[in-house]
Amino acid sequence: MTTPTACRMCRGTVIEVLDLGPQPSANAFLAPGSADLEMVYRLAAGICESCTLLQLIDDTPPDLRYSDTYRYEASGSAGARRHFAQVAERLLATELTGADPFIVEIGCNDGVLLDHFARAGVRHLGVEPSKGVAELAMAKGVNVTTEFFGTSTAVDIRERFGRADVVFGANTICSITDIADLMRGVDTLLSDDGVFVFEEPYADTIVRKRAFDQIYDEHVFYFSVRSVQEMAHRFGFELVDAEQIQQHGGEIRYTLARPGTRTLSPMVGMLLFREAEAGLADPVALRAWAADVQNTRTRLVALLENIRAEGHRVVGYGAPAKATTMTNFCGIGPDLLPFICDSTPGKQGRLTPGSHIPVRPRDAFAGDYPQYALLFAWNHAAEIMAKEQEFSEQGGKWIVYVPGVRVI
Ligand code: DWN
Ligand code: ZN
Repeated sequence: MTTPTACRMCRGTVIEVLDLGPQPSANAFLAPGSADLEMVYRLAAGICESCTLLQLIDDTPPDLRYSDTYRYEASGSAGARRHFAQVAERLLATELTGADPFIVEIGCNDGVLLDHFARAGVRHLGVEPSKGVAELAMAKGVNVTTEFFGTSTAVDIRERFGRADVVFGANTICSITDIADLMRGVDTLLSDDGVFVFEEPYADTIVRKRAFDQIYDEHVFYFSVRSVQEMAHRFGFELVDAEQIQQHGGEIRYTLARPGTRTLSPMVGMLLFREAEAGLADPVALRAWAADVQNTRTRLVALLENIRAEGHRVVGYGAPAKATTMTNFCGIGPDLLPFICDSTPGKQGRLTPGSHIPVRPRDAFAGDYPQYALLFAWNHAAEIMAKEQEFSEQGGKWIVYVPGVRVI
């Protein structure tokens, strides 16, 4: 498992540390009967020897990942709606206080964040390549340009609207394969004292919390404070803040600014220290993690097989992108998991990518409780368990697998 490959940021050598096997694109939910059209690639991650950026070994074409029929709707959980309301409130109070402020969001999805600026009458623009979710945002009154973000998009936006006080991204910056083009775009668009703020999956959560199901084609990069600091320097910025946030099991919100324009937060140094202690950039430590990942698979499959042998039923709860990684890595198909319930209308009636498990509305779960529910949307556990209290009261058990397999 040591295929050397070139780092997408610094051209250094990437050492492979984890192989999750052949996988389809994570959000390519299938219409029944169309399974033979599936694209499959090898899902493996490696660490750059030079800049420490954890990244995919192979990637999939962006227009395949973010097509017009992209299924994920960011407004789909109360937790996400609450989170982005708070982000908007804070940006309005801190960064967008000038005479006519302007915010650009890279990958605005269904407008869960920008909706707040639209309603506050603040100039904003979402750059969203997936037409389906972009239309949901537009229906809320959000301004959207339906394209990928890069240097040429940034030049165009700057010409039409001027420079931005804030460039924002949530779970989207890690999906932009061409980092140099992204950063030149941000440089073009951002005002002299503006900030580039992005919230992304955290390598530490993926490694130490064993949240390896965050690894899939949409996430090309698994940032750490150290690798983002390197990215900032490389492209003429400074990492001025790194905040731990609770989204998706624990992410970091990075703030980049032009050098010398902002006070440095002590959190940056603190997290750098903790990352070094955790061995986040150490291929040996990462291989030990990869061995643990294999154990999780063995334990989860054994548990599901035992449940089946006992004649009990288990269904999946939530069909996030993470479920694609998990079901394909573990070889979980409809024989072990007859269906997964999910609240997203666009996923219902379809089959999960690769594993071909039918996705059904929540009623299919609540109408006939199984003995066990496998919680793929574990990052929304509190919200889901509160909603499904009756399942637990009737003796139903949840199976979770992050940070390890357990039944609760
Ligand atoms: O990074 C990304 C994040 C922000 O969103 C993207 N690359 C893709 C996507 O990842 P995900 O699919 O893993 O996100 P979620 O938010 O974990 O997805 C939760 C899934 O669970 C959704 O399909 C909705 C579903 N759900 C449900 O059925 N009932 C969620 C809740 C809260 C519920 O009560
Ligand atoms: Zn590198």
